[in-house]
Amino acid sequence: MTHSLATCRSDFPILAREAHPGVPLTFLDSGASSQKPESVIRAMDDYYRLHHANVHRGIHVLAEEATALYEGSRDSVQRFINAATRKEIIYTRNATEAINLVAYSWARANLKAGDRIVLTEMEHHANLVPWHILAGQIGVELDFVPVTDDGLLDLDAYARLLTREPKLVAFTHMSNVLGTINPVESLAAQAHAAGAKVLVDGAQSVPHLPVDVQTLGADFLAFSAHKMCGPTGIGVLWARQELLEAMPVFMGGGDMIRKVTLAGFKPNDLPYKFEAGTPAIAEGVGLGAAVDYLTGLGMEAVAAHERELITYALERLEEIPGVRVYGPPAERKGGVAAFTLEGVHPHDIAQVLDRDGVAVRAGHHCAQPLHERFDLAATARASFYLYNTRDDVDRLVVSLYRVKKLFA
Ligand code: 7TS
Repeated sequence: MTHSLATCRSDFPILAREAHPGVPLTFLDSGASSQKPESVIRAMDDYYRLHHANVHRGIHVLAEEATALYEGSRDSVQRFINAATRKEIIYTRNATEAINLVAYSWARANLKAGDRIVLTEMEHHANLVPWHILAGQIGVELDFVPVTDDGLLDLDAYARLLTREPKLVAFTHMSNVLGTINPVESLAAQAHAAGAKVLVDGAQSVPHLPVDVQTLGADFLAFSAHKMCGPTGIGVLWARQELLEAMPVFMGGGDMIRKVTLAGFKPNDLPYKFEAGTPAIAEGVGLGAAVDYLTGLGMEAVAAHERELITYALERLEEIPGVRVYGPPAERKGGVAAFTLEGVHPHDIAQVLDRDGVAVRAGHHCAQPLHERFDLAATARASFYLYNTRDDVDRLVVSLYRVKKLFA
């Protein structure tokens, strides 16, 4: 393990493989899911080889070790986002489940027909569909903050929507398509002044930016381990303790109870109250290792590295005739470049890039309303992470010129 951004690439075994025989891999799809460093892979491997048992129950050495490792990861996550207490770290399956937990538990207990929720046009489906479902089932009304041509939230429109006294404002910290970093602190302060609770979708921000929940201003924060060097299958809902205490339970079963009788049950204390059944133990251990890895590198350094890369990437992409990159300038965004190339379908772009070993995503990136806003069916998207380099950008650009030649 290097613990230096300059050399961290070698911590990721997969980045040393070839995409095709003789063709190196240029991985530019971390927005969908990041690769994993050796330390995370080893932590999960060690866990299964040496420590596995079910957690929170057995009084034997393996159960104690498994519990200590799994719960230790919660302490790492707590420190990583500076939560006031480990009780505020609820493990879920992913960011999607964390948002659904809020929709099923908090929203169903606190909202009624006619109550308003403010969302934005740049949301991932994970922060749209749970609210559509809620609207269909209990009759809440959804309002949407428009996105400007530059890919920013229309703040005047936001202020107007707040005058309608919404009960909840839910928005992404960073757009997975435009890369836009939203001004969470001021958006949250305005929402609170209007009497709303604030949910922040941190799926794209927690992996890439320093996030401190004690200054962020959110009431709920959702994120996924797999986009931040950790495994799939585990995510986090952070919420302020008093909100979590007041929320009704979500799923029922083992672990989430203190006592069960034939007549009923008494919920467990936080965080277990929201964690029914055997959890993703190895994944928790992997998330802990991922958080330790990121902490070792320093999130300020990670963010600075990606800012430098996206600045370079935008410069290089915009010099290619026919390429249009969506979203704000580099100062306002993270390491995401969604683009189109005139006359070529994004899927064809991605396919030709893949022949050169350049992995990008093409499609609507689970943000169909945002694509509709820009009159697009799809975009190609290069997304960067801590292990990417200027060489990766250069290879993307060379390959894009090849796409142009092929389709000219
Ligand atoms: N919110 C945002 C902003 C996201 O980008 C994603 C996943 C999610 C929520 C959902 O995360 P999950 O781990 O629960 O699935 N975004 C992407 C993407 O951009 N390409 O693939 C998944």
